[in-house]
Amino acid sequence: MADFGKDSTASDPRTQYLKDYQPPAYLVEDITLRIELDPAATRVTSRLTIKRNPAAQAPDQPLQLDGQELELTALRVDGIALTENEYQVEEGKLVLEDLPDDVTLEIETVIHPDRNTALEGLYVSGDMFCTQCEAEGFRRITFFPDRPDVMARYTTTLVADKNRYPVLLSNGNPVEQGEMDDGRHWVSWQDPFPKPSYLFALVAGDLFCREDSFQTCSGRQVTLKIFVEHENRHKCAHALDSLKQAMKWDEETYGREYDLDIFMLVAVNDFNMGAMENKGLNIFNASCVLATPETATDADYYNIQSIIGHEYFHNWSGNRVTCRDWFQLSLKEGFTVFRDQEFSADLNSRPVKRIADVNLLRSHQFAQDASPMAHPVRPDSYIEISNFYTVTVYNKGAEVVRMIRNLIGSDGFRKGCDLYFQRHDGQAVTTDDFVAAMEDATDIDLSQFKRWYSQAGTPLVSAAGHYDAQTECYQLTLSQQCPPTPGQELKAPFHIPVEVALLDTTGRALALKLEGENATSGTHRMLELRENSQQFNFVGVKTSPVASLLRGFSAPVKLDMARSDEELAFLFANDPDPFNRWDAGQRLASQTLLQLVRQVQHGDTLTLEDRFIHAFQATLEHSTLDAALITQALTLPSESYLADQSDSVDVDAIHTARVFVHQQLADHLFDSFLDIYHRHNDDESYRFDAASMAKRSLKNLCLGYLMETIRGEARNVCFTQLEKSHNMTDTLAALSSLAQHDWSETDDYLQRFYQQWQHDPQVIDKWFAIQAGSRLPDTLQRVKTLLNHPAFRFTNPNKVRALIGRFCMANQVRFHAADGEGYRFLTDQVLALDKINPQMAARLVSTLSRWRRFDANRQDLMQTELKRILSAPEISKDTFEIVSKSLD
Ligand code: 0A1
Ligand code: ZN
Repeated sequence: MADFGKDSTASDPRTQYLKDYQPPAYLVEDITLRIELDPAATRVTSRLTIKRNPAAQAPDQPLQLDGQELELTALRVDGIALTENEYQVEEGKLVLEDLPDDVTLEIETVIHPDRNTALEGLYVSGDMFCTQCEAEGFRRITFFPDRPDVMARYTTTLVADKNRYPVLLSNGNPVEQGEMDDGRHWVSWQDPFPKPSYLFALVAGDLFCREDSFQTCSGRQVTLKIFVEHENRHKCAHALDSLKQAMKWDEETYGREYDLDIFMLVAVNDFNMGAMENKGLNIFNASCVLATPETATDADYYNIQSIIGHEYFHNWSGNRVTCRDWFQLSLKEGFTVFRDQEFSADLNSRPVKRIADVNLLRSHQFAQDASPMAHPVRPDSYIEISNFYTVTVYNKGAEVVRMIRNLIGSDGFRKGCDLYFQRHDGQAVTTDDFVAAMEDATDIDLSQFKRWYSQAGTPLVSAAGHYDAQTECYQLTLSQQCPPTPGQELKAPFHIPVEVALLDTTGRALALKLEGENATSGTHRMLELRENSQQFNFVGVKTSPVASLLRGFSAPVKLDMARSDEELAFLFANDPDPFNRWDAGQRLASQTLLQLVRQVQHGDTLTLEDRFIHAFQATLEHSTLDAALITQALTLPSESYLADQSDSVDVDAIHTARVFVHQQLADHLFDSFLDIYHRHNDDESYRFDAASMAKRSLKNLCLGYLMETIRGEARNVCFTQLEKSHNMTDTLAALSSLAQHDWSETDDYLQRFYQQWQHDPQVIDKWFAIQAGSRLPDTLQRVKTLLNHPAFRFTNPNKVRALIGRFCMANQVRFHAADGEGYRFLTDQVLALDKINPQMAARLVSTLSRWRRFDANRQDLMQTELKRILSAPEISKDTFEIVSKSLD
């Protein structure tokens, strides 16, 4: 690695380690902020009431305040101005020695929001000001101990020009306001709940406000407000409905009541992530909050409901009880994702939600676990914490919480949560504290279970069943192993909940009795695998059963059990557990597709067995199955999931095999697809409910298959849908299937779509993404041309995600073109973006970190690009961390 000219990450001086955690030397009790907003030069005056921390390890440590890109203009201790030799500013820290134990500090700084393209701290988005302080953005606003275990009470006064910024918002409740002689006005906000600095927020602008209210379970009236740009005033209803649903759900499911008198949501166009849970003032990426049927798809509606829930639920899981340090990020994120998943499952279709979540985990998190960026749910080290807002911390973290519930039961889990919230309210704690609350509430030992937090990698669980007719015993052997991950060669066995049922030949689940038990009880069991290998003997089993394992995906593992196609087809048709039924179909499809991949590689003629087509036909034409489940069942495993199943990824063969199966199914089942399409196509006005969404999803699945045939009838269906559709779900489904074809109509309809929606940035993002996701061979060329389109903006994360992100991260076959042009394109974009927005650049480049999974030619090409990035002058630590770890 020496020739890369940089230290490897292990010895990088910027690496932070969990083992080095020390409590802060000082605590901040109160902070009073006065922020005079001006895009070019904002003046921030901060007054801190500080106390030495009795829990600090050494009694004489200096006070250290973090600060980045700040101009310090004044510093006073207990009212007395300090001269430059009475403090030090070095490496992003302001250090003050020999302070008294109780002290007041006043700090004046100037910042430049209009130059802030990284979108961390205070920045300008269009005509408004907004902030993003998680994880370490507050230090770009003022000097402060910017770490989550310092929790202070905030009073914030915002001052700004009244005409340009009539709305001035911050956390908590508004307490005072007034006007000044120079055309400016001011508003003061007070947040009574101590909070870490990452939850601070402010917003200023000329915004439309829609108001509503919610009565809490104890009878308090909470004012709800959503602030959006005036042109989006008609797009707020779904967000407000979702918020009220979330508030009610958290009361009913977790006994959690909202605590302030006002709760505000704001939509912002320029935002790095989906949304942010700032206390009482949640800020949303506009794409994750605004919706009308004409502009947003079912997927958007669904997503908005879940993100609104997610941010709201953080009020308890994250804000009232927060993280001690950033290694504990999953304490709030894993738990809150679990909570939002259950919220969506309760409000919509539970099996569909579970399938979607597992799909995401398998195609993204399993891939991360198998890459150089693999890390535990609670990482041991990082260079840049922004790189650790990952599918591992969020989604695997949620699975870890789900497994705890699987092991201690729903009642035990609720008791554990009650204890956790009550014991730690107002504190900054760790994942160990979370698990301890679960153990203490139930008396169940989870010490081995905690390895899920500290060991990275996806365990492989192998299962073998043996039936002995004579003894009427079914013997199930489960064993586990976990592949090495960076820094973790050997893994100790995990504590894995494996839910099992035994099915008879009709698909009925048998009553179960394990050896040693007195009587049968129940038709499914949560087996606990703790050793490397364990045997479970089911007795009194009258006929040879089919085992249905890992029901509901009871643990985030890969399950290996030799199954014939017949057995999978049986489970696909009969398993009473809807998740496992879907999973059997996916396994059947994967086995078939991977067989076809081998045929492609050997140059054989491709063949699809009738049995496979019949299994799909039976599901498609099923008379009682929920339409949404049919859609999921008939959606083939993604190219990235198939890649994950291969030893060495052959993107072209995978693509060819998958297109072939689509076309075969479409040809053989054309009449059924057409018939079902028409039966589910009606003129009803748009409704966001499970039944209507299910109908649209099945109809559009049929359209997608029909379009694989290129038959005139299919084209007509697609064109008619485009002409008649009144909702974005149907329009987008038709347009994206059309965009896979090089027809003159494709460009016409794309053009018409642009003309119709050019005023709406969220819809134009979809227009960019459709084109970037096309499998047509000239897609990269089109993407490059679109970079110069007047609607594209490099400084806007949504545009970058829609065009560059979609191409590089979700168009496997085109991005991985064998000539390496996709890799060179990505590198050029990453290098340019790194100077503007390092978080976004690091996210994009992570797609190269899996280079070892590909053939030698692509490995070389990807490595060359990674090295090109590493040798560029002055790359950010965000990008440096991903690239150097990828190469290590
Ligand atoms: N905490 C937010 C998402 C978020 C995470 C990181 C950010 O910057 C690095 C910004 C926002 C959530 O989970 O919704
Ligand atoms: Zn979150």
